[in-house]
Amino acid sequence: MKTDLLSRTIDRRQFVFGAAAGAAAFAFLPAPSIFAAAQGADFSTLGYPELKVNITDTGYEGIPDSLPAGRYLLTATTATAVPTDMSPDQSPPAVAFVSPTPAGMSANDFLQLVSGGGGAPPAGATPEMGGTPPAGGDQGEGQQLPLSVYQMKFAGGTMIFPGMTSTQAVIDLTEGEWVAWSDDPTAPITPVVFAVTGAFPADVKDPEADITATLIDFAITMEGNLTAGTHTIKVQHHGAQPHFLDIEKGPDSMTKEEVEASIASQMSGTPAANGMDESAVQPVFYSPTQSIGTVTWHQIDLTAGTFVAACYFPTAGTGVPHAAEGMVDVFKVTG
Ligand SMILES: [Cu+2]
Repeated sequence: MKTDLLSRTIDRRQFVFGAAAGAAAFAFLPAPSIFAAAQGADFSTLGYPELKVNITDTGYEGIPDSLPAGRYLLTATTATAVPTDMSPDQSPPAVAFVSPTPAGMSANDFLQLVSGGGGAPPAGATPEMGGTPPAGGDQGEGQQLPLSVYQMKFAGGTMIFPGMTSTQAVIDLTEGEWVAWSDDPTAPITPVVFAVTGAFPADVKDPEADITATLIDFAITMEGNLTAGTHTIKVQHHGAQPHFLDIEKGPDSMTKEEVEASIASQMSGTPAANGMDESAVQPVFYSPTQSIGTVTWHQIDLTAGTFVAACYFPTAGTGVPHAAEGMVDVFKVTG
């Protein structure tokens, strides 16, 4: 099993359009107490319309056929707590939203892409579909996506971490055809297609956030009250390509240089001279893929220590994960 940061996150999160799900290699450390404490999500006093989604082993419950455009309080639930001993080929349940409408595609076109449905491979398809291999690394470390994916609108979502039964996020849904899915084509949960109608309201209020994560091509900045405790984090996207935000807690001594060296060694296939102890890196937060101009809000529980924030979405045209292009930040949380 691969244990390094890049591989397990890539295997979990890369968009493997086509047949090859690949050998995912991602496991949570046992009994991470940080997750059990993170039950503080409460955006319910802000007056947003609610979108409640129950995630079963195989599907989503509670998504209506049609919704008016607007800012929603998204609540995702599971019947029982997400296991803390998930097998390496599983990722925690998530619901995320993508609209293929801006790319001139239908929801069914998108579902065909993620399921590797029949027909000729689209331009820029993955090697499995007859496309071009990525410029660096092997096929498990970068996948070229059809360029239409970069024109779709990703609105974010939420992931339920091990030990928990629910999470919340505040997200915006604009007019178009949408797909609720796992932000991960290898997940066993069947996506749901729905419509969003009408103009986005002009008078929506922003939740108050005390931490802001800004995603650009290709960097992440974490600003605000980086102290131990429960916080509201605003995830804003000022880039061009889609980005997601994965935050993991590492050893106190972890540095950005070490993380970058590890990622570079992954991409080149040669061991890093200053290899970090990556078994000590533990996922704490995941904000699903967003597109330019979108903003989402989440609750995040932090403990004192050193964290790495990264995005591994494949770079347009090369398939190289954004993290290998510099989309990595290491930050400290004080007690
Ligand atoms: Cu990115």
